Amino acid sequence: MPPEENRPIAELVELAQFLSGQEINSVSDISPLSGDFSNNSNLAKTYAALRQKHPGNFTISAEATKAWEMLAGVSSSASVSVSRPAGIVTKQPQPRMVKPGTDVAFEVEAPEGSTFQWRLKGAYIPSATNRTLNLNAVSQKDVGSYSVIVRNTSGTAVSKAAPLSFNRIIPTLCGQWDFDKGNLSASIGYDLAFLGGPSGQTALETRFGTPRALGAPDIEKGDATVMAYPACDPLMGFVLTQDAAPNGRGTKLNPYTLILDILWQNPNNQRFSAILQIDDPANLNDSDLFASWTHNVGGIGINEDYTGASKIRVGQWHRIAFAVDMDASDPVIAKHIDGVKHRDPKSADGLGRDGRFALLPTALLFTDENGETTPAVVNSIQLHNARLSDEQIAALGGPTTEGLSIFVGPGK
Ligand SMILES: [Ca+2]
Ligand SMILES: [Ca+2]
Ligand SMILES: [Ca+2]
Repeated sequence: MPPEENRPIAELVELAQFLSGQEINSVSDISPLSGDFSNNSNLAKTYAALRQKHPGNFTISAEATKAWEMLAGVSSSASVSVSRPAGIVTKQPQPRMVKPGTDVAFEVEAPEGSTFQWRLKGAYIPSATNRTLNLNAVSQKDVGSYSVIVRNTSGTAVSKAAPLSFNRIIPTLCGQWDFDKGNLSASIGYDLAFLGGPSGQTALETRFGTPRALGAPDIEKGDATVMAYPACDPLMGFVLTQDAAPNGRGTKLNPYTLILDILWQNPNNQRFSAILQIDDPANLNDSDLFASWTHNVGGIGINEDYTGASKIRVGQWHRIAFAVDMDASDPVIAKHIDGVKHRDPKSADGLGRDGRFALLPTALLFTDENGETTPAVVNSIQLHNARLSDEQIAALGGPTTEGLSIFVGPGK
């Protein structure tokens, strides 16, 4: 409410609005005013009708003297302007979903001179009286609904409640590697290991850093932390370990999904880049999933079956996914490039439950029994113990600087 002594001006301005037929928040400098203001009961009735028609607050700037003169019948015109005030809360605090340990700031916006009192689940938070509420390294005790009481010259209001909740790790995840620590450590599951050990040839030739520092283009804006690995001979590569319970009515992982944010290089014009050696941790038979190249453009797959709806290119970042179900009545390796289904072949040799493509607790990345490999840069690798649907993979889209999220919904 405006201060009591200014109320007649407010009424006058609303009358001006009513008589001019213009919207309140676009009216300014209404002049001249006209109408019969001689009768106070007329004024009251009109005021009540206006309140009903135009609920809400207004701010008024007017020449008080002239307005008072008008009300008193001394003058028949006044120059006034009206506008909606900024209000009590002009921007509400926003819901946040984060991982435990994150620093979180809730913010509210209100006009200059406002005072604040933040609340968690309705209870006052001691000393939380600033526009911004900073929470350091949030834990379970911080989870809940935050709101803030705002007081200013327009009145007192409670903001909308903004919940703080924790991200939930994707339940099907059984391994993830992001290279963000500049090594082979796992974000989920077991660390990768260099085939040949920590002082072997793979370790010697593998580097970590930003794409640009490793001679590759950025994925998008911002610095990714990636691993650049060499073309691996049969004694080189990376050991992937997982301990997900066997599934798909077999003794191995029969449904599973492998996703990689990767950029291949091919300086020697190789025909194939091995991705996963599945059925022989000794690396004595052919690798089982590849990228295949013709003039640096290609597809992904196995058994000379690399054509499909979507393409990969040497020197470009891609998000590729193999969504495998060896327990299906028609066993399938669905292949996806940047969210687009590339191909759904059902003809590869060795398909079937616990067969060539069913995953053992140990597999090898980026190596092959006879060196069908190329160097590459990889940002993020994810392994699920289920076949993700085409829709789920489409929703993941293309490669990102942050890599694949370990959480359900938003957040890295
Ligand atoms: Ca990364
Ligand atoms: Ca081979
Ligand atoms: Ca193999």
